[in-house]
Amino acid sequence: MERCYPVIVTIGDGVSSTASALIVTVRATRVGFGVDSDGDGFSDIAELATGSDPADPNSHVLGKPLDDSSVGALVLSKTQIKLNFAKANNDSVKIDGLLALPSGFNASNVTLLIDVGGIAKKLTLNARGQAKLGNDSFQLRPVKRGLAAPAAAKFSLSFSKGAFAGMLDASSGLSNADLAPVQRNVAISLAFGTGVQQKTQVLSYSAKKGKSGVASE
Ligand SMILES: [Ca+2]
Repeated sequence: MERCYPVIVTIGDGVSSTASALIVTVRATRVGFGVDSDGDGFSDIAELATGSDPADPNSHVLGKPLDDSSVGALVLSKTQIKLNFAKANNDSVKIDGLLALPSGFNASNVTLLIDVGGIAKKLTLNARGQAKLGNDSFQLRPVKRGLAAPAAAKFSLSFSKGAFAGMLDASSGLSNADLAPVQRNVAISLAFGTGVQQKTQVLSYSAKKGKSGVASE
């Protein structure tokens, strides 16, 4: 996402001065955590994690840079993030929600980019709206073949046995520390087809240093 702002810069040494007009380009990251070098809306971290080129604005699941008209709200019903600080590769994310679908939606071979607080995954759906890759899974239901596609479908996603704690600490403050329930905001995005649906979910986070942390509604 790129916006341009005109700026007038005046430089003086106390005797004389000169003014010059500059255009400053601000690139806001819309999906994922960290900088977005090519201005397509997807963070470099999300692009590298999902196999697209962070220097090419047309290289990612949408195939074109994001604009405001292709960003919509995501409806979530349940979010749970569990971090295990005692055992490596044992973090998990589970999210249930409702995904808006374009008219005529056919799940077969639809590639989905999911970003949860900087944890980015790419999954490809089968005709039944399901995807499974390693320890990650996604399911849309119901997506009935041969019937008019619904305007929205419930979804469930699960990432398990992951190393997510470092990223979720950096992006969302899910820290390895002793914390009584504290409020934390986790940005969640699902991108497919021509757009992105996203929500910054407010979660309650509790943790015991060196042991575990749990964030949920
Ligand atoms: Ca990018």
